[in-house]
Amino acid sequence: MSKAGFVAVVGRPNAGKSTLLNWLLGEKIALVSHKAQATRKRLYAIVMHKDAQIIFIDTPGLHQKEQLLNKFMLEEALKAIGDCDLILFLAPVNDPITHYEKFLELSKGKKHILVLTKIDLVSKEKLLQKIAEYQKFQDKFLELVPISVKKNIGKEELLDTIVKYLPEHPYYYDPELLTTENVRDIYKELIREAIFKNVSDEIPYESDVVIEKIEEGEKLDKVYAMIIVEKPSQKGIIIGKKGETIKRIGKDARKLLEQFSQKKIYLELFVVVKKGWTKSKKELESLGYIFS
Ligand SMILES: Nc1nc2c(ncn2[C@@H]2O[C@H](COP(=O)(O)OP(=O)(O)OP(=O)(O)O)[C@@H](O)[C@H]2O)c(=O)[nH]1
Ligand SMILES: [Mg+2]
Repeated sequence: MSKAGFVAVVGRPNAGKSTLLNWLLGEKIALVSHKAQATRKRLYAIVMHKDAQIIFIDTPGLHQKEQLLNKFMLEEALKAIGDCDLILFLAPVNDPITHYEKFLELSKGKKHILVLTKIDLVSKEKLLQKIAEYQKFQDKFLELVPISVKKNIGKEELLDTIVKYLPEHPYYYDPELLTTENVRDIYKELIREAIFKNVSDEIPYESDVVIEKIEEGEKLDKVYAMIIVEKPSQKGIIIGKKGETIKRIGKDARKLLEQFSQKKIYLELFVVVKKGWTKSKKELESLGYIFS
């Protein structure tokens, strides 16, 4: 009997969840940003390791904001925790241990592996000290695995550890498949990454992307995408002086799309104002953020 199962990747915003997912998959499909609360929806990535099928679920960071869109995001993370076979809790090495204590309350004894992330940021002494701190919870977690995506440390060990705790189960998906997401959703996330990179303050949080149309060609795919913002002033900032900012967003996004699709891409972006979309359940649902 083969092993297969769903593994939720959870932790506070900015813990490195989406980065971990891309790294294990060996393919960039998830949005990564140095700004927190980038991921909004669950995203599934399938990794085959030593005859086991691991289906990773990237989740929005655990947080406590009250805004409607943030509520949706927290719900997404909690659903993933409820539905999975195993949790990876990501704790950045410099984080206080209180984040982990809060997670323990939330996860109600569900099986999890504690993953210390970003260990490239500290000395060996500091790392050992941190591991020792977490040891007082050693009856709570299955194992503790330190990793650094930046320095490529811990990948095999993490995958081996996950497989050890996966249930015996036939594969859920074709082993050739990398993700259950469709191309549109991946493009959307990659364009959102370019927005996160190029504009600051609240704009990345109050904007969204809708892929309007994809025209596939022999040599070139044409992608038409709409950027939605909350306010007219934000539209002005996204476009920028003489269209400079949207040009930069388009250039960065196109690179990410081409890297993913392995094809040349022509990307056309346009900006639309939808007042209050982050606060309206109807608008959120029309953008694919469906509340349960
Ligand atoms: N130094 C270092 N930085 C890392 C590492 N892994 C991730 N990061 C950085 O941490 C930041 C956050 O990464 P994300 O993967 O977007 O974090 P996330 O947990 O998905 O965040 P949300 O989606 O907002 O909840 C990015 O700037 C990453 O480049 C690592 O191993 N070392
Ligand atoms: Mg993320």
